[in-house]
Amino acid sequence: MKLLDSHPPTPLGASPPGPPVASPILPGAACCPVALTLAAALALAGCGRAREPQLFERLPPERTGVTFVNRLPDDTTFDILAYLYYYDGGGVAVGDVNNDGLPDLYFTSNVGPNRLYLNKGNYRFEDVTERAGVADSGPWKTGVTMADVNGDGFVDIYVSGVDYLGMHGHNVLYINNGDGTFTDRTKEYGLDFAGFATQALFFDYDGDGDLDMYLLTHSPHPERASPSHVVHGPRPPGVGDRLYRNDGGHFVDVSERAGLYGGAARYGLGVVASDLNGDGCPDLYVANDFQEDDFLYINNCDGTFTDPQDLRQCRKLRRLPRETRGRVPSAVRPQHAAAQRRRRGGGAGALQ
Ligand SMILES: [Ca+2]
Ligand SMILES: [Ca+2]
Ligand SMILES: [Ca+2]
Ligand SMILES: [Ca+2]
Repeated sequence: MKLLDSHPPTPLGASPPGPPVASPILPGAACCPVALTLAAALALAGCGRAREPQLFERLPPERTGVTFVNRLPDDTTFDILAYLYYYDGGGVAVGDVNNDGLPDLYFTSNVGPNRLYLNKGNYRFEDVTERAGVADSGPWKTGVTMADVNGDGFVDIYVSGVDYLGMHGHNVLYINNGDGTFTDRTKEYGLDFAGFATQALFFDYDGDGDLDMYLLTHSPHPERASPSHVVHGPRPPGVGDRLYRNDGGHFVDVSERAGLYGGAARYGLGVVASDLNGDGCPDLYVANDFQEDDFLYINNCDGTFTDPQDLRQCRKLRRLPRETRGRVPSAVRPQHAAAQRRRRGGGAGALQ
């Protein structure tokens, strides 16, 4: 929507209104065709930029009512030296929480209260945080996801947090009551994770019609970490991505059963679910920070996932001369170790 229409935009390619513009030709320019050409080109380039139509217009907080700011204290020992993701910010989710057809906004603050804004139309929003009961004022929050977790037709809110040093954040599930208020039902749903959560993704991984959850996590990053420190081992408390299956309204951790990588050195930045191979089952792509690889998990349509890279690396090992098989190249060691572990356990990623 264009808000300021007192000066309609100049049609593309037309001359802007105003008095005639003096010639850019300088004294002596006639004998310098190169300088003249350069001056003309610069003038034309400048005019072209000025006439470019704007696709978006920045609306100030006074206009929209969205006054949220993620403020971080300066005088604290919990800083970027103590926690490397200190300046990664919070998160924002967009969803229609009152089913009026207008997308609403929820912002997470790292240390202050979160904010829920109802969309009143015409780019105006109302802060309804207190009435809705979704402030979650304690530090530290990292992200938020909106989804109809219980499938009742009303969008719910799931906030991710960090419990580290003096920060005692934890994940919170706000179930939408359908009357403008929300209720914290985190424990009842089995989603009371406390640790290094980054963001949650709700999707139906097993195709039974209800939403399951992939929880993206990170961890304190050791300054001298190297690729050899990446080990896809067991999940220590509070660290390591997790997959939760929705069993009739209660979420159960099925990470190991599903064949997902564990390990403490996990630095998740983003996760998306999409049916990449067109077999009808949603697959996962996980983007990781630092020395950790990104992961592609192909959904086997039986409740388990397989990392194709895992398979490729181990097939590559089988082609090595017999006398070298015991000495695994460092470049493939983490994937090989994970594959061997899963093969011994006969789990999801068992090799063919
Ligand atoms: Ca709405
Ligand atoms: Ca709901
Ligand atoms: Ca499901
Ligand atoms: Ca698929």
